[in-house]
Amino acid sequence: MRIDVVSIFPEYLAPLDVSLVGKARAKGLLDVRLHQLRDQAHDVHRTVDDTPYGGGPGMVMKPEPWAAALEEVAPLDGESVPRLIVPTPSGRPFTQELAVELAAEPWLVFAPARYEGIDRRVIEDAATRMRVDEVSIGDYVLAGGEVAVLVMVEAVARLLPGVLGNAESVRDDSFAPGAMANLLEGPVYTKPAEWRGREVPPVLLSGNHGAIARWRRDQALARTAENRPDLLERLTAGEADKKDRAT
Ligand code: 6GU
Repeated sequence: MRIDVVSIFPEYLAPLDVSLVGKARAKGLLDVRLHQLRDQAHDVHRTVDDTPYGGGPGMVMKPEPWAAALEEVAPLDGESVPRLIVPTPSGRPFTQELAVELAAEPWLVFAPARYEGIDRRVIEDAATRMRVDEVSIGDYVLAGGEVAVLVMVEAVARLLPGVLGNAESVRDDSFAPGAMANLLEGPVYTKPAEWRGREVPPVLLSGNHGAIARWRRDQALARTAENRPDLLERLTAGEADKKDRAT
């Protein structure tokens, strides 16, 4: 997969060199290219923002540098067309479902903004030739979209074939489709079996895989009820049934 990111703070994306995403890049599974938006602003101050029409606080990112940057990354006469992701607190929610969808794309371009956002016409213009999604990573406001890009790239990269050592660790994720859909993962334990007087739940040492799977599911349901009661309402009838039997 290829990922381009256009930003006035490409150095904010330095963590993409580290850990899982860094290793995926080193293995050639992920081709990440960072671009400085200001390289497309040609006045002496390399200006990328201006005051908002209609008044109000803050600044708005100008259309010309963004259009030039996006067209340099993905030329209008290019052979393929990327999917454009614009991080913004006004976007659709970023979910595991969207991460799975994005992980199947060959090419993503991220356009994280600073200030009050990008002139609307950039998004409308891009949408005439590529799929554009405005995406939010949660109900709070960041100073810019770069951290949201880190979040989304990490969530997508770990789903790419060959990135995780153990493909099963994706299967059991909180929010993963399947038996654990819409459930939070429960607690996990490792050695020693007793630590500071606290024992690992005996079922995990029992070797009874059916009993372990049931216990994990019950724990997941209990944790979901405690931390995310809203998710329980999305459980299917069959899952709710298991929940009733578990309680
Ligand atoms: Cl994607 N950007 C910004 N600036 N703030 C956010 C966000 C994105 N998602 C949640 N808050």
